[in-house]
Parts: sequence; structure tokens; C-alpha cells
Amino acid sequence: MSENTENKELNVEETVEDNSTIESTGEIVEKCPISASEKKSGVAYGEYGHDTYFSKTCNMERAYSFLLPANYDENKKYPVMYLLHGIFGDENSFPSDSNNKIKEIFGNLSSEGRTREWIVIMPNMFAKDKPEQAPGFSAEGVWPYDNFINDLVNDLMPTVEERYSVLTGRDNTAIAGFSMGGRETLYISVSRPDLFSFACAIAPAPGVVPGKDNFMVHEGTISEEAFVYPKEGDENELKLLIVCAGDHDSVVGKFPLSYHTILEGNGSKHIWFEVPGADHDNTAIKSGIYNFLIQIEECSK
Ligand code: FER
Repeated sequence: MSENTENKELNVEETVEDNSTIESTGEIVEKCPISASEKKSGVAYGEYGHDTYFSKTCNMERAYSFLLPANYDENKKYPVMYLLHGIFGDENSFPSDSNNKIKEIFGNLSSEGRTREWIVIMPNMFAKDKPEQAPGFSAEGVWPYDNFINDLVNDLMPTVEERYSVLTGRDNTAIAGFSMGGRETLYISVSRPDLFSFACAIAPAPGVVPGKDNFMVHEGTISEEAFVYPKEGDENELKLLIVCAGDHDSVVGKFPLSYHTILEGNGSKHIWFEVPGADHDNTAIKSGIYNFLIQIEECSK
């Protein structure tokens, strides 16, 4: 699920020769431009790291990965983006797959002043509270994913704020995720809009609201009526909410579209787009992250 087979054979880090700059008008560009996703000579990229923390929610030591911006400086303060992996993934899912180009997209956009410098935190989203719990397509198998909101808010966010030089508050905090991570991005952002001004769900999996697919019956983390974001003028209105997905996603199918339809129906402002030629894969991830970073700056102007 979190494996992105389409791009696996190209596990090479390329450096583009022309070092072309990113042309962006600020509009949604459905496909992430090559100029944003390829490694360029002369651009300093951040480094991935790994650490652990004790979670009171889970009553165990847990791990996360992080991406600090190039030239991370304790004397500066940085906004934080939480980036959530897909089902059966863990804190290594994003850092270990060089084809998602996360490092490159953040570094390229930042070097051209198209995004602020972010600290990216990639947690293990399976917030089990008993060692024997395992992920799967069942109510018990997904419960720990839905429990992650508690670990995030009560354990991981305080840890991050203590360990890194971070800007706090919702205007400096973003959440994004792919598939199961997209589902939890929606659940977390709609539940705690006071904590996140920016959210991006890439190919979000079913189960935010009740539903059924080939894998299982989803009870829903919230009711369809409750899947509504604070309205314009509310202090907790999101500045940016993106829902996107590949135009032929063979895993989550039309569930991302169904979230868009619900949000449109209840007047929750958001951006929806499909990524042409993308399945449940890195093409969708790259486009989602690229557009999220660009749109954060657009909506902050
Ligand atoms: C499901 C379909 C897809 C589901 C989860 C997924 C828990 C997640 C896919 C992924 O993370 O790649 O019915 O139920």
C-alpha cells in the first residue's frame, strides 16, 4: 500500500543539468514540475534524521523521523509540518523512499524562496497501546491509526516543541498525509482546527466517515454531519485545506472525491484536484506536497 511500485525501478538520485528555476504562477499545477522535484547542483538539501520519545498515550517508547532544513540554525525558529505515511508504514516510509522526492521538493522550493523553511516530522502513525496490536483491515487493525491524534497532540507535538527551534501556533503548523495518512490528516484537522492552519490529504483512504469498500466496512471516525470545517470568520477557519488524488487511484478509488463532495456540500472551503496519470503512488505524493507548499505561501500573502 505504501509501496510505490510504479517508480521503484528508478531508485536513483539524479541531478538535473540545466538547474532550471521553478515556474509557478501560484495556480495549482496538477503534476509536480521536474524543476521542483529533481536534485540540483548548488542547492543545499536538508537531512533526514531519526529519534524516539516516550508516549504516555501509548505507554511506550516510539520513533519518528525528521527532515531539518539545510543549515538548520538554533538561533532561528521554524514552522513544523507533520507528514503522515500510508497503511502498514512507519516513520521510515518517507525517508527510505527516495522516489517521493520530499527532500528535493522542500529544498528546491525553499532555495527559490517559494516556501518558508519547514521542519518536517514524519511520525510512526500506528499509535498502538499494546505491543501485540497489528495493523490490518479491521476495526482493531485501524484503531491505533485513529488513536494517533492523541499521541500527536499530547506526546509528539510537545516533544518537537521542546527539541527543535520551532515556531508554535496553528499558523506555523501544518499537517499532510498520504492515503491512511491522508485519512488521519482529515480526521485530525477537522477535530483540531485550533492546532493546524494548513492541511493536505493526498489520496485519503476511506473511513473518515462511515463507508464500505473492498477491504472492509468503515465505522467512520466521525459522522458525515461532523465532517465540516470552521467557516469564514471563525478564528479556527483553516487557511488552506487540500484534498487531491491520482486520477486513476486503484487503491482508494473514488473516496478522495467523496470527501471533496461532502466538503463542498457543507460549505467547507478547500481545494480539490486530481493528478493526471497518477495511481496510488509517488506521482500523487509529489504533486500533493508541491502544491501544498506553494499554496501555503499563496494563502499567506
Ligand atoms: C482501505 C483502503 C485503503 C483502508 C485503508 C487504505 C483502513 C489505505 C491505503 C494506504 O494507506 O495506502 O479500506 O482501510
